[in-house]
Amino acid sequence: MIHSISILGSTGSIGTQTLEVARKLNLTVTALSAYSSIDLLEEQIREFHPAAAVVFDADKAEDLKIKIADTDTKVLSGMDGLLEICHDNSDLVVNSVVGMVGLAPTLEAISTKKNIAFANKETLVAGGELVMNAVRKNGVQLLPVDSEHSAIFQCLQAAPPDKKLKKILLTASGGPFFGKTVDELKTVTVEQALNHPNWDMGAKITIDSATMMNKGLEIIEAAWLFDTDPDDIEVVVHRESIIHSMVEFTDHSILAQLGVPDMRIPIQYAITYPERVPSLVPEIDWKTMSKMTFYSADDVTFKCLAACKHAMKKGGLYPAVANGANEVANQLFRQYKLSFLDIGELVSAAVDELKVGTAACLDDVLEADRMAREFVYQNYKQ
Ligand code: MN3
Repeated sequence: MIHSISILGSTGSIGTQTLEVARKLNLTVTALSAYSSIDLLEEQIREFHPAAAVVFDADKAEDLKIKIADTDTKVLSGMDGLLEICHDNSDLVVNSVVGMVGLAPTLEAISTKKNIAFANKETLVAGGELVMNAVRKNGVQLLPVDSEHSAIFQCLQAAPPDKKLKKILLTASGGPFFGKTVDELKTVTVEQALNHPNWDMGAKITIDSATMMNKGLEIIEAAWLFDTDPDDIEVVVHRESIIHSMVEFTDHSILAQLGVPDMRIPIQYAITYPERVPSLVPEIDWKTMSKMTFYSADDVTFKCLAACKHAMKKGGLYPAVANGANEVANQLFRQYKLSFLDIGELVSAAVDELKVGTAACLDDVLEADRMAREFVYQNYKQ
């Protein structure tokens, strides 16, 4: 069992729930970090007394220094700060940064040979080959925090060493717009898209859920984490979010992982793996659960899903293009500058039209990401 953790991205949804788990398990927290939310970060510092705290925004880091001058916590800033805390003396790095900005810290943390509880799916999508090569070279484990990938990982604990997997059944809630037609989606608002039926998450991922880009990213994430052909990953829409994913073996026997939709289960399992300990999460109440439903995913209406599969098949830096285009389109939608359907159009167009090669190094990934962002800025209708 590990005793101490550092958290990259401690003020977001996964970060704050990780601290709830840390409090319950009595873990030492060695480092915390935020993009710019210094009020919440200050509260966290005063409770957990980390040796270091990073604020990505340099001006806000200066503000935090003044606020916590009476504590022993050292304040760092920017990418250098994030890279520096990867080298502290924690037993495990929790990476819950949102977006591509987490890629360099992910590679840095892997180089320190510490295991990583991994919630930063965008970096595995964009830099999958680099990240997985570094994981193998350094002999570390990427312990998935994403609920579906934790479920698959948990199911695979019962698999034979050569896995004998036939396929992965990746469950999706379908988001707030499941069953809607293209016509109905033309006029949906940011507020409607932010209203997720089952999961309470940050704004970026909630929009990704509504477009099903999140599931597309998760197909790519699963392909890398479990060394699986994307054609052997089937998305199953399961509205109740009780089954968090399944694996099917060659004999057509299927294992599933179930629980209430609460991220503190996968977060805690990544921390305590391979042990299990009591958690803050309630049991499933079988008396009130009358049914579980399953549907196939509609990747014609939800173009992001098809674009991600297409990007993974094209290989090389195309997943980085899909991710980069989406990061910008998602943000422009939240700023009321794009319609909901434009997100899928732009992600698909970026994957179809940009020409990129393979990822030899971090700079290649960053360049493909930059090209994709530029493509969206230039092609959206203002
Ligand atoms: Mn997920």
